[in-house]
Amino acid sequence: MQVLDGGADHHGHALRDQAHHGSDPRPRGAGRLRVGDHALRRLVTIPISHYCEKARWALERAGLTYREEPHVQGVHQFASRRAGGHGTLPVLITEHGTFADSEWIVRYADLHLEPEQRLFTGDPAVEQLCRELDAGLGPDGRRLIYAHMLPRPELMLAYNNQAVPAWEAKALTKLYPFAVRWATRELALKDLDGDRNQVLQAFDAIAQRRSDGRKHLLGGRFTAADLTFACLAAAVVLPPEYGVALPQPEELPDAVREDVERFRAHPAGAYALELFAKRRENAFAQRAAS
Ligand SMILES: N[C@@H](CCC(=O)N[C@@H](CS)C(=O)NCC(=O)O)C(=O)O
Repeated sequence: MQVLDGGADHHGHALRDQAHHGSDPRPRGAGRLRVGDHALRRLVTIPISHYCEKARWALERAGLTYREEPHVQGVHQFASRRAGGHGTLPVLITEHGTFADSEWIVRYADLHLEPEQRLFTGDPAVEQLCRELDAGLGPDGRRLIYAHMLPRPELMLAYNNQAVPAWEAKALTKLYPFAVRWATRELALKDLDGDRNQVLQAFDAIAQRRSDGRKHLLGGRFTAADLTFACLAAAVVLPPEYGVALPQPEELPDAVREDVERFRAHPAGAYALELFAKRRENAFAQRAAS
């Protein structure tokens, strides 16, 4: 189980201001439990999910305490419904109610910020672009990376199962061939080249928006559109600063590495990596150990 505690610095990561951990930013043992006691919010996730990363990033950016409850695929549907969601993750449970869907979690985080800091700025174009990305790049990038990773169980499971309950990790490992069939059907995996083209089109459209030299996608500042793009692009650019460890190109077999390198080299991919490097800083190092 992962635990984060909010700090006073709304621009940084949630654990930055936590004391008592010496040079290791991760709370351990009794410290971790104490932090857990203070956690008001529960974020139910599939840890590697890019929609779940949107939620983590937005909460941490707003300096909000949460306890992450990670699950593997399949089990996630029960976890989601038990938490009050619709069968997908992330779901955030708070004292003010349950927020299913990453967009609503981002909006919840926004409520804790001054208007000029909010990710949803009130500009309908921001909302529209986020929803287009959620419906397009999100599933397209997910299909592409799953198509690459599912046939490589050791790599897939090592990264997929980070911090999930031990029984879920064991079950997924043991039932892997069934899980692959289920995921292939559930995610409608069939056309890796087609998915790659779709992702490229989404990247081209983002690069096109920034081709006039603007820094951010809309409204002259970092908004939900930038955060959403960066997170959903993460499935194919694998930023080192992501909320859980992602495999880096040198660990990947050639076919996967070639795709990742191609997307990293694309101007939109470079933008996603830049946003992670500059704005998602130290997320992994500051995340509590499971
Ligand atoms: N629109 C949802 C999409 C969330 C979503 O698709 N989550 C995935 C994890 S990446 C999931 O739960 N997939 C399994 C499923 O849809 O059954 C959101 O933004 O939260």
